[in-house]
Amino acid sequence: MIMKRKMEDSCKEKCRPQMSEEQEQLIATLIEAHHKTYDSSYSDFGQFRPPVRKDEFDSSDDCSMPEAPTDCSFGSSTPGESSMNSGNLGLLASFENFGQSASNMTSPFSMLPHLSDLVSYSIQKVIGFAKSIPGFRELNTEDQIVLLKSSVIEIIMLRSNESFSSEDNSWVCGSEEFKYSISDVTQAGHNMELLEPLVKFQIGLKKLNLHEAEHVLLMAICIFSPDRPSLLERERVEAIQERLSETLRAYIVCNHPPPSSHLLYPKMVQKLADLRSLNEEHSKQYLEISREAGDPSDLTPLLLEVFGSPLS
Ligand code: 8C9
Repeated sequence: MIMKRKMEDSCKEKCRPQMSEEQEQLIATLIEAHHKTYDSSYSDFGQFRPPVRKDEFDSSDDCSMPEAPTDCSFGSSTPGESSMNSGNLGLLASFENFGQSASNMTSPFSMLPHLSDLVSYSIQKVIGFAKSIPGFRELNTEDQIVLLKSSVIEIIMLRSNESFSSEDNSWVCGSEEFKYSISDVTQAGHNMELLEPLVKFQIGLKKLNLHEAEHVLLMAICIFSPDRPSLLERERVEAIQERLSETLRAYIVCNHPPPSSHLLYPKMVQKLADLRSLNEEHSKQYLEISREAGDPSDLTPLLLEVFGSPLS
C-alpha cells in the first residue's frame, strides 16, 4: 500500500516538468516547419541533374547513356519555396537553377552533379526550416548567416536519417534511381574512410528511434549552437537553445516511454558532438573535391557560397 503510494508519487514527480502550453506550441511549430521543408515523397529529385553510376564491373568507361532521363528540359525550374528568397539573409540572395548541362559522363566523379544538386536543394530546405524556428528571424543577420553556414551540413546529415535504411546502409529516396549507397557517394569523390563515420552515425541515430518531435528539436538545437565561431550575440543564441533543450527534456520525460527513453537525452547530445567531427571532416573533403572536380559547374553557386569556393 505504502509502496503503491510511493510509486504514484514518483510518477507525478516524473511528470513534474510537465509540458507547458508554450512548449507544446513550440513542438507543433517545428513539426509543421519540418513537414513544409521535408518532402517524404522525394518528388523533386527528378529535377536534379541525373545520377550517373559507373558500372563497377565494366572498365570500358564508355559514354553510354545513363539510366536516368538525360532530358534536362526542366531547365529554368526553381525548386523550393520562394520563402528562401524573402527575409533578410544575404546568404540567400543567390537562387538555384538546377537545369544545368548534362553531366560529364567521363568524369571520375560521376555522381557529383546529382549529389551537388541534392545537397544544394537540401541547403535551401534547411534554410526554410531554420527561418521558422521561433527566435531565428529576430537574430541579427550576421548571426543568422553564421548559424546556418556552420550547421547546414550537420542538419543535412541529421535530416537524411529519415531516408536512411539500416537494412542495407543506404539512403532510399523513392525509386531505385534515387537510392544512394556508399559506393554512389564515393563516386562523388568522397573517400570511404570519411564516409564510414557518417554511416555509423546514421545507424546509431536510427537506433535511437526518435519521435518526430525529438527529431525536429534535435535539428533546432543543433542550429542554435552558441559556440559557433564569430557569433555577435552568443547569449541570445544560448537562450534560444536552452529553451529548445528544456522542451526536449520535458518531452522525453512526459512522452517517451521506457526503456528507450533511458539516457535518451544524453545520447542525443552525443549525436551533436558526433556531428561536429563529421562537419570538420566534411570541410576538408569539400575543399579537396572542389579543387579536384574537373568541371566547376558540377558544383552549384549555392554550394560555393555556403561551403566556400576553392578560389577564394
Ligand atoms: O561536401 C559535400 C559536397 C557534396 C556535393 C558537392 O558537390 C560538394 C560537396 C557533402 C559531403 C557529404 C558527405 C560528407 C562525409 C563526411 C554528402 C556527400 C552526404 C550525402 C549527401 C550523400 C548522399 C546521402 C551528406 C548527407 C548524405 C546523404 C543525404 C541524403 C539526403 C536525402 C534525403 O533524406 C539529404 C536529405 O536532405 C534528403 C532530402
